This record gives sequence, C-alpha cells and structure tokens, in this order.
Amino acid sequence: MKDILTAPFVKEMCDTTANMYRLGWDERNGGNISYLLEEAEVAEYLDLNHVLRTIPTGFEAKPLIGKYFIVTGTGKYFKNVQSDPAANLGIIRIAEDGTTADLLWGYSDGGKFTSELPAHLMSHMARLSVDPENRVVMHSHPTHTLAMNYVHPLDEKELTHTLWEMCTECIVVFPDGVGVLPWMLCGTNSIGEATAEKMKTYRLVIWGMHGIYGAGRTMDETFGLIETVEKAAQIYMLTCNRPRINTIRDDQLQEIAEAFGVAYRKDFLRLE
Ligand code: 2HA
Ligand code: ZN
Repeated sequence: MKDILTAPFVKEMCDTTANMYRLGWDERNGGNISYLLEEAEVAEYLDLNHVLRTIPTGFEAKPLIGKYFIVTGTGKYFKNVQSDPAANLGIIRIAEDGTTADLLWGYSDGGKFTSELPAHLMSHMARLSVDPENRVVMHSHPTHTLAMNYVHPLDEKELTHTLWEMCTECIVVFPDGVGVLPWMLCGTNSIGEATAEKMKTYRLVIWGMHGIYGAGRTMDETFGLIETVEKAAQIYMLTCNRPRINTIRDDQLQEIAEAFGVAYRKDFLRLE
C-alpha cells in the first residue's frame, strides 16, 4: 500500500488550502473543501474495509452512498493543513444508510468533517445531476467579494452583470453567472438545500455577507472560478467610488461570449 501522504489528491488539498490562506481568503477556520475521489484511487493508499470511526452527517445523502470524499476538518485552519494533513483532513465514505460517514483516514486528533458538510454534499448531488464529472466543492471568504456584498445589490442578475463588466474574460470564465443567497445561518441543512438549489444552474453561489461557494470538475477549475470572481470584485471595489468614464458595453460582452462559444445567460445582459 502506498503512503497516503504522497497521494496527488492530498497534495492538491494541501496546495489549495495554502494558496487560499495566503490570498487572505480563509482567516482562522474560514473555508472548507470537499473533493470526490474514485474508489480505485483511494484503494491504492487505504484498506477500504478498515473503518476508523462512523460519524453521523445529520442528513440523508442517498445518491452519494458508497462515494468517497476528502474533506477539510471542522474548526481547522487552512493555514495548518500543509504541515499536518492527517489532523486537518479526512477521507470519508458515505455509508449504506446514507446518513453516516465511514472515516477511513484523517481527523487524527478526534475531529470530524466541516460543519458545512450538508452544503457540500447537497451541492455535490446537485452538480452531479447536471454534470457527472463534477468533483470539487469549495467554500471561502474572499475579501473583495465579501466587501462588495455590503455595497452592491445582492441580486444575481445585477451582481453577475457588474462582475462581467470588471474584466474582459469574466463572461468566458463564468458564463453561467453567480447565484446569490441572502444572509442565512450557516452550518445548517437549510443553507445546504438553498445552496444546492442554486447549484443546479450555477457553479458559483454567493452566501450574502459570508462568502462564496464554487463547484467544478477539478481543483484548478473550481479555484479559478472563485479567483476570477474575487479579481472582478477587487476591480469593482477599487473603482466603485470614482466616476466611471469607461466600461465594457453589453454588446462587447456578447461579442466575446460568442467569440469563445460559451453558453452564457443572455437574459443577464441588457441588450435591446
Ligand atoms: O468552516 O467557513 O462557513 C468555517 C466556515 C463556515
Ligand atoms: Zn464560511
């Protein structure tokens, strides 16, 4: 059996959490990531019959029974994942009852998965129903995205439009736009259900005055989505209190979206 600490998916979790921390997106225990793994890739490193603990998830995830995830731990700091992956990450398998998780590795100090597991697993279910190749769900508190939440209407059409205007390639990176939820209590099944509902048509969902969720097929895709929103939000925050004398017009947004052949939300543009 190979050493789990050499697994590419553990390295990806370490590298990504470290990058997010250094960008200032994930203060203290802010943020969480879940990454769907293939059974065969887990079997290279772990005995799949050796369950360390069984942990209730607090909700039912029937479509995910038997599926494996590597997930950041509750209360853990992204700052510390790289130096101690076994304490800060865990590999779980959704058990036969659909409401508990078998822990196969990690949370070595007795911990468990993120308190946002409902939002993560429900988002995985929603994304998998529209894209069977989706593997990553990522939550973070990027600074400018969060700042923008306080000064810009929390309306998905208006917010997406503003972000698209801020960098030429935004509409190409997230043509499906950004879904928006109002402020809600986090860590609950309700916010999980609301996030998953948005995830049926968006890969990005803002949690009003809290942060953002992203979903994608790879760690790079998902990180890149959040990074691009954050860059656009930064440009917005740098310019929103100054007179705007130039802008990317809607016919130009349409031009670039069509040149790149992306399926964008046409009704989010203000064309005649
Ligand atoms: O896990 O970001 O939303 C810490 C959080 C909760
Ligand atoms: Zn959060």
